[in-house]
Amino acid sequence: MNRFILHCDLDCFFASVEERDNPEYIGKPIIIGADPKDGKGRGVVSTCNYDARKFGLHSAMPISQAYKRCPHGIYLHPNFEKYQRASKEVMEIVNSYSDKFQQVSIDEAYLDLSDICTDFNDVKELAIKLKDEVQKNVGITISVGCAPTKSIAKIASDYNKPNGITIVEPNQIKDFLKNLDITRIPGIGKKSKLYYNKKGIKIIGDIINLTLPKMIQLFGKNGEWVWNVSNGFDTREVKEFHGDRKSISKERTFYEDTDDLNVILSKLEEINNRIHKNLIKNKIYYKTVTLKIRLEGFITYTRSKSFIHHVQDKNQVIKVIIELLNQFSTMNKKVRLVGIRLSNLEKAPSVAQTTILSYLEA
Ligand code: TTP
Ligand code: MG
Repeated sequence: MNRFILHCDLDCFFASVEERDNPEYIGKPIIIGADPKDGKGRGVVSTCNYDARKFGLHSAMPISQAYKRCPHGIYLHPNFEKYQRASKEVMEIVNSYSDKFQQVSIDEAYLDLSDICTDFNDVKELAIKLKDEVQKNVGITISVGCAPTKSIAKIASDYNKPNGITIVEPNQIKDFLKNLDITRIPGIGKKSKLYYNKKGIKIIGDIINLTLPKMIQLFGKNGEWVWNVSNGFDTREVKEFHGDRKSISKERTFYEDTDDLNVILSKLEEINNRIHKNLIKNKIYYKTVTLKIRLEGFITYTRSKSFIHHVQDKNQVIKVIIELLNQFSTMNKKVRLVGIRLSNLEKAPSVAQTTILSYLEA
């Protein structure tokens, strides 16, 4: 099955928030960090906008050096509370597309869209919607990359910054990577770059052209990782922070938020069928059914109901889902996401199934 991993990273994050709040600075170099004190200041640049980057400025550069290169820039102290708030707002939006969500820093996160999208066109549509939503609601831009692996998705989000979308389909991996500098690979920093360069390896294509045993012989464990990334063999999963290992769940986001009950129900039926394929194959039974609904504005509700005994019957599940769906009012809001979770799992049924299906407890 194709994996669709999305990575997103805000563009010159702290500086973008300052541009948003001070539109008079737009078009000028903005530097967030220590006080430059007319070139005598100590400390470093936190980040700077793309206008400042034209002068060679970058994160972690001594502020005195930045001032030398760009004395006419606008130098601002960081306002971490404000950036935390903006980050939280962005992450809520990103997370609203799927619970297979992993935030990895203040301004970047992964989403696994494999259960949500059927092809890379779907992924692109979702990425455009996500970017628009961040721009409209938080007022800053985010760059998005999507690929079959986490590492290539991360390289892709960085590829077309700022405000970019880069999709790398499985058959495009080699062409996408082959001419990029090896430091694009997470895990190759400035020091290891020199080491790789000494052995004649400068671009990712040089790695793809070597065999795995040769890479291990030359660079050990790091060489193995780098070779796997370069060939699209990074199998790492998007780690959900609140992942509940004792349940099986699936959810789908609607491309357009909807209040059409038929559309909602048919999506739930589709989810139910998909979950059951997996359950039947693995002979897994369950006791508790949970319906999850997220409304526009990101308010999320869950409602559960348990069978008395473990069962495996998708018709019963859909009946319960309809019952739960009828129980709550959407307050005239449209629905953004629906999901089903089955929990209280067991590998085999504890009692004969025929007798139990009609005994439901609230
Ligand atoms: P990054 O995503 O690395 O950088 P960025 O968002 O400023 O720029 P880009 O468009 O290249 O993604 O880091 C996110 C924020 O973290 C950044 O805005 C400021 C802060 N930061 C520091 O304070 N010090 C640092 O050395 C780095 C790298 C980031
Ligand atoms: Mg960033």
